[in-house]
Amino acid sequence: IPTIFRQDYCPYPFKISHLNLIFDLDAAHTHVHSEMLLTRVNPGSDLLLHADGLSLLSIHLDGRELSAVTDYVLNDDGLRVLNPPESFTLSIVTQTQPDQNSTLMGLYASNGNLFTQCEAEGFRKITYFPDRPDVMTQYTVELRADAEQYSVLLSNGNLVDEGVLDDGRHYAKWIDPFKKPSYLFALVAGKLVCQEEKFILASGREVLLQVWVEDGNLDKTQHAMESLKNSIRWDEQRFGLELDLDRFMIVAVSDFNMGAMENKGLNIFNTKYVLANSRVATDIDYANIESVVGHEYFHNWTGNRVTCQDWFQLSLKEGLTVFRDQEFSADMIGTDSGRAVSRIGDVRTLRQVQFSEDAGPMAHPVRPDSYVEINNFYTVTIYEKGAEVVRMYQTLLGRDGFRKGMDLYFARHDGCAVTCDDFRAAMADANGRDLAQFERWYSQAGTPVVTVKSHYDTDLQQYTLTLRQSCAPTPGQTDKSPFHIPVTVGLLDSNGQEMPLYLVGESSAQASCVLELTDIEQSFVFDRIPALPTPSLLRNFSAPVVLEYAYSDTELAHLLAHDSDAFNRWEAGQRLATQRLMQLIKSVQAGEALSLDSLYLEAVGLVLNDENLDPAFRELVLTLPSEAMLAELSAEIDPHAIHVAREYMRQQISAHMHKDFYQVYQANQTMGVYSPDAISAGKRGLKNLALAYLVSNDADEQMISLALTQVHEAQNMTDRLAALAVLVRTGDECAIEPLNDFYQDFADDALVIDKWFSLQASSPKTDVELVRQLMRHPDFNLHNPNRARSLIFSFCHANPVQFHAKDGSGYAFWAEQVLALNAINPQVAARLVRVLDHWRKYQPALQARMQDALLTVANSVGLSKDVQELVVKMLK
Ligand code: HT7
Ligand code: ZN
Repeated sequence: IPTIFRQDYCPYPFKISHLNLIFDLDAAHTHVHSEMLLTRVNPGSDLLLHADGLSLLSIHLDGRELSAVTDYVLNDDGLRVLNPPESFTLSIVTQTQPDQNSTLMGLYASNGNLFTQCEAEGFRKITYFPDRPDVMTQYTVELRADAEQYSVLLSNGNLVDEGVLDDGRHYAKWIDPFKKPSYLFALVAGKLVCQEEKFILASGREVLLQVWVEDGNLDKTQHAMESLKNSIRWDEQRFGLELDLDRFMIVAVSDFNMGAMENKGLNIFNTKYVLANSRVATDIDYANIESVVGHEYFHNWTGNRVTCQDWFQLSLKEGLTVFRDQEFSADMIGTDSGRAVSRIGDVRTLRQVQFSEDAGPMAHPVRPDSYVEINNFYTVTIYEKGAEVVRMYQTLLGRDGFRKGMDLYFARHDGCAVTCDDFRAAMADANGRDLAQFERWYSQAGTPVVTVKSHYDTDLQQYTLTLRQSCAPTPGQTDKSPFHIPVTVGLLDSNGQEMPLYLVGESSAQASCVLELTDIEQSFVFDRIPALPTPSLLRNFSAPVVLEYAYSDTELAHLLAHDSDAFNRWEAGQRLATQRLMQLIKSVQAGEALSLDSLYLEAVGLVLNDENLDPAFRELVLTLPSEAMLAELSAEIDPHAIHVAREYMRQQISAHMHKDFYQVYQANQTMGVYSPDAISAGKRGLKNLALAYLVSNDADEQMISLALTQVHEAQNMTDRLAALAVLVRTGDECAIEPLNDFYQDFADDALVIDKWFSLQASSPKTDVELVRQLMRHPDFNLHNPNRARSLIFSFCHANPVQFHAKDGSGYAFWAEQVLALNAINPQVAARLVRVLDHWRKYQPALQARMQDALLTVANSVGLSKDVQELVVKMLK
């Protein structure tokens, strides 16, 4: 399988000013008539057009039918037109079979409707075209279809004509006024209904906003619509960016490979990120909808107006847009502590998933140098680490400096396909800064470790922090050069007050300052420090690094109680918990008696009972690092010891603070009409955390009935699901009836049935046999990615103690499912492959069984590029 290299980039030799597409739509056979105007702009000879699984019906150049013998060559991945003229029109007719397309890329059918997904390389499944992001074209699209079955016909841009055809079918004609790459093309045809609103932009211009769903779902579109309006306002206010179309549409589809897609003016969404009302959606669903709607909307500028030169630059649009959606979600909460809660959530994902990607066989730079299958590079490194890289510009340049950089980026590159270097240059030039070394965040993989040492000189009243950086080798990169790392710090006195910071040589004081670490080792000296401080390091997680400092327990308790940086308050609590958990894991392995000291319990007890603190923050402090996080921190992963240690600590916390949890449970009930706002959601989160602690493994009858009552009386899905989850986790009979009732109540709602599958699959009491049994349930369907994720992925990802069963039964199941999915949908199969990324880090006995499973997959015939690339890299 060929590897594509970044260094091989060549500009496309032709400009395509216009593309006219006519679709005769039908689920069994769709005909696509394409007409493009081409002009040579770069030297070269033949014209290369991509294709994937297309049937070519005809091809004409300036009206003349081309001959397969003399004029063109067809092969597996495209068509080569030999010696074309300098300027010409090419007309091609192709046929596709949407209802046979189970990959959900290109044109496909879902519940009788037709949808497209073109990013990254799906357009080549629709027609012959240079399917690469740097070929930007103006599209005119006519959709023709049966008027009853496909009553709604949508595409990008503006609707310019519609009517009835002579044969009784109907048509709609759309023109997108903006040039775009093929990956942003979209069409939707089907029986759909919409919620629509006219909306006035800051400039006074009126636009039409629509959210399209299947009939019966209009009671679940309000939150997506609100989120869209908030996103439009936010981009106007924070970045001065206005919606550039007269109409903006969101369409929900239940068969979708990822979360959503930012096609110009016609965003297509997984139903999971659109549909919500209090009966069926949790607070987390509401928050995710807001963030994904924002993300796709923000792409209109960062991705669509300015796009990527090639797919190696994917993080140019994804990292930047994730940063924008994170900032949007934080701003929507509004308070400082809300911003910290939002930041903590983002950092937890980064550490748990991206740090481990960076430490495994799939580690790659934010701007990779090569790939086999681009779909495998829609990773947490490109998205989440990419967002951290963008955030560091803001930390280094300040909010205003960052805005200046963004303004210059758009001024320079609007309408163009550019690179990560262009973005960095705009940031540097707009601020008169040298950001040359910052380039290493794009070119070097791996998570840097920053080790900090401190020294206090009583006589000089000086405090010195010495920072040293290193970065472990990653595949293909053995030696790393130093990164440019912003480390935000503060110093606390013994009362927990912020000390004014006078960096040597600077006359003005700050409460927090950004130290710029650019060498391997650097010292920073603070003057006028009257007594030994407690350092608060890497505030707000100012860089995606591991920070090592030999904190004492008392220092951590001090930070947890007092730090003005809420992120570092939480961080101190996590450090205390992690140290204890790692010790407990060792004790479990050594067969020693387990114990937990009171310092930790007292320190977190203060937070739990502090009613002045935001409930969402208290919930986060009381949440132990996940089993996945502990695995990431282990030199050799023992999933069983991790599980036992963490459960023990949960029980100890529960036993010591039983009364407090009960009080918190009662005090944080939300009454009245459901609202997903951050305060109410935070209260529910804390209350349900308290419930989970109260119903710990050996829960008494009273606590079980508390959970049962909540299941029965819950007025919203958040409370119902949380109570059901704690019952299922007991593994007792008490869960059977509520689980059945839940199924009966929501049998018609696919997204809720996904929750029902997922809840069972991720319970530590559910073994692989029960998962196999659930796969035989009439509602299970491997073709639907949400359903596959809800059962198979939930088991393999979120149920480590059962998935890593010592007999290897979990791994055998994994191999079977990878192969089954490979035949249906390679993209989804490849996501499942990644569960075994870290097989070499597990205990030898588990490793051997994982290797067997990997080899079973690797040695199978008919592997897709997606799966093959991953298993080859993992077994290397
Ligand atoms: N830019 C979109 C990525 C995406 C995608 C990629 C490959 C295959 C299917 C896909 N669906 C969506 C989504 C985003 O990041 O906004
Ligand atoms: Zn995106």
